[in-house]
Amino acid sequence: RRVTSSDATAPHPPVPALELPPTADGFTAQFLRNLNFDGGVTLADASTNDRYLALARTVRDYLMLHALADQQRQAGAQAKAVCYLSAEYLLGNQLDNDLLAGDLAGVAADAMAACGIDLDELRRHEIEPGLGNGGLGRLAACFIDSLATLGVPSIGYGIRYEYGIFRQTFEDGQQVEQPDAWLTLGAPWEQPRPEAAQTVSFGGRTETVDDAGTVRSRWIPEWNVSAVPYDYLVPGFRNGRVNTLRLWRAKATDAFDLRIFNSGDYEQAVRAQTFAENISKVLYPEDSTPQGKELRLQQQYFFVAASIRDFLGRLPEDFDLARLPERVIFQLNDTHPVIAVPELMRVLVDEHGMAWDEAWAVTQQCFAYTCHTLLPEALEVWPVELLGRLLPRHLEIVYRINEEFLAAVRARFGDDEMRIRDMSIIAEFPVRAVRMAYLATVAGSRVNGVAELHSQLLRDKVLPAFAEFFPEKFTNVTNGVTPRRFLRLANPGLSTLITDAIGDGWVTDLERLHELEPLAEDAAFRAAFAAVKAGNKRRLNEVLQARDGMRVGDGHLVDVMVKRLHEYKRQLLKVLHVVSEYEGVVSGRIALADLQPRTVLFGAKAAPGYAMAKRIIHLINAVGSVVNTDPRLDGRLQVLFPPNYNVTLAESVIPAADLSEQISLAGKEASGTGNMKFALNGALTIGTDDGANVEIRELVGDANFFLFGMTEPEVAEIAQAGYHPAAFYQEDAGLRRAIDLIASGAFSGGDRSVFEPVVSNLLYEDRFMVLADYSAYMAAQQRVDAAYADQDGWTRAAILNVARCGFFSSDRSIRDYIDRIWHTPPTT
Ligand code: H53
Repeated sequence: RRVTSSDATAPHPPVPALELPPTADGFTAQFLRNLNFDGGVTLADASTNDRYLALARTVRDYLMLHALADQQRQAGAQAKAVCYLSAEYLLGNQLDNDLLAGDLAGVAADAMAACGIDLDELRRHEIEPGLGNGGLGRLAACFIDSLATLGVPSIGYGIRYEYGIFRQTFEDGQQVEQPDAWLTLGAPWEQPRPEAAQTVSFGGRTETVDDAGTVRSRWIPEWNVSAVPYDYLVPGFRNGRVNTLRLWRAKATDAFDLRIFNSGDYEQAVRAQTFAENISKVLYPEDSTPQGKELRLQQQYFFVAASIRDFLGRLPEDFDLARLPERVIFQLNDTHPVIAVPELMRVLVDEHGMAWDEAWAVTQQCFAYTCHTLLPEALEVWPVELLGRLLPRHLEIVYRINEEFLAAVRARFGDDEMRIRDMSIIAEFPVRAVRMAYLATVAGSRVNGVAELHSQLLRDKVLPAFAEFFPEKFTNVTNGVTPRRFLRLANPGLSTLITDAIGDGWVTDLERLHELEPLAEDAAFRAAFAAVKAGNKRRLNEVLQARDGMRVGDGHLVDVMVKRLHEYKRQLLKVLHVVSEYEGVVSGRIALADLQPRTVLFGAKAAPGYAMAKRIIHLINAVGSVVNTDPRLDGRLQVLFPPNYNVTLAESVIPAADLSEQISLAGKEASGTGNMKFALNGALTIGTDDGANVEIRELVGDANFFLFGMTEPEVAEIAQAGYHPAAFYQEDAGLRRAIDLIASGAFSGGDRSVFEPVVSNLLYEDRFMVLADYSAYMAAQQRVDAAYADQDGWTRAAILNVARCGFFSSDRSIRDYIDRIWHTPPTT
């Protein structure tokens, strides 16, 4: 029945609260109430956006019922909480996630049907909050989902960027960045809490005061901003638990007394507002290559200072801060929030009068640090000059921490100056600077890497002196992904097939997927599994058609490489494979009939200032436009590069993939999480022995994984001996033909200069050894083609990938954090 506008505005009987369990009528009534009274429109006049906002509000209202009950249950519990400190949360769409977790999808569908509304249209209307760059931000989003599902008392703290990760478009094949104005049509999932704002100070100087005989340092800041919290509900999967994600927005304080702007002049005062609000304006779009900008340090301090104050404010007034470690662990997501360490020291010592040694003991127990990288350039280092100007008291605290730490090193190892210089939290060259990873390692109770190999390399190569000094601190927690979003929601066909076979317990206990293993030998199950994959390819085509006018070829092997564009990830190796296949056909070396039909799908954003990454994007698009239109290929090889790869697109691409490209140079990718999502959705991996690929291969078995390339020790050996990429070019005719074709201008309208920087970088530098792994990669791709020719065998391997990847649930990661790092009480 279509509800008319007169129904919509008809008076409602008094309803005390929403009824639970939800009913379609109750949902409809609340939806109309939100539409009328929150949105101020009748159903008949409502735009798509009005309807979307009212629906989102209604879903949130139901979750809020659980949240309120949950808060009451937890109020007196005094349990130890996890505060996850992360500068990024790459959330993805909220509507389906919250409908699923709150078990509201059925009533919402009925309610929308009753109102004559197309729910799918509202789904498509949603703009995802892209408050992160890539793997690290998406991991944080998976972790808060698992924390809620496991019922761990926890708060995620971060920044409410007004502009998230840029929207990528292509002009003539080149990346153009557009601002991501995700808030402009309303933000129905968040709740501002202005009454809980915190003041965060910056700048100024320190002075020493004589406090009854002890000399204390005191910070006299120069300016401050207000941090206003915006709360997002983080529902557990159908368990009635709702945690909070608290994101901070910067606002000018009433007494914004930045001295230079303090002239009483209206124009200046407005400018001062802009200055303050800039702090949460935009997400820095660099993934694993920080630029060391002052505003970024401001962002980091802004959110951790507000978060620490916020958490301490939740403790009883008379709480003895010496017992703080019983109540909280602050998990540092990479080096971005590490300035929290001196901030907690400052709060304990300067504001609460705690003795230094006691405060240090407390602080060390309250922090743990996750390192997500092996790239030296990703470990943040802040110049002392900048830190001293922005946070003078914090710099003093860091100096003292360092002094005491180095004294302990001396006490153990003597005056070994090399070692002291190596381990100092303060680097001296090229400028004097604070090494945030070292500070986190010295301060934290634990340091973890994000995959077995990564944690090993952290100990052996990145922080070896620290691993020797504090062996007990180092541990591993292999990353994971949430099965709710990345299997249950993204792949409804496979989810139903699995549930029909083994029940639905896998959604919260992913190891149950093992029960599928015997079904790999069941022909009917294999046929059903293959039909699901085919259906997912059709669904992907609908999305790509509508979004970009693209489509995957019928009967094609869908070969996918989606991730940030970074040289170490080696998108160039994939391009060389495509160019070689193309060149093989046009030169007649490969008969067209022998070419396995393939669609190679790329998705990647490049940091706006990363010139080589942008050239590689240009090259991919250029190769695509030649290959896709050359009649000699007859459409058997296609390159698709839909712009603006994001979480939403991932949810359509991953379930449709046959082949997952995880081809980083061994020893460079800390873990990867895309690799896990693909395997869990039944794509086979072609990959190097890197990051979590190692664990994926161990679990799924060599026969169900295409391994190629050098191992990390082999890479280290070549690097040691001196790597000469040109030698590989000379020796391998196929490689030479591919590179020569690019160099010839075949993909740039005859203009040889366009990709010359890419070619000469490959030939004369090739930092990530693309050429050294080329022939192994080509051989592995031949094994892929041969395997794909046996469709039934491929499906068997795909099923085994699904069945054996239960380990990669982020629920397991969170349990590992609890066991190895947090020691929070058992969850319910
Ligand atoms: O973090 C992911 C890893 C991935 C790693 C990524 C990452 C960032 O996205 C940003 C900064 C950084 O240091 C690391 O590259 O390997 O899977 C989650 O741990």
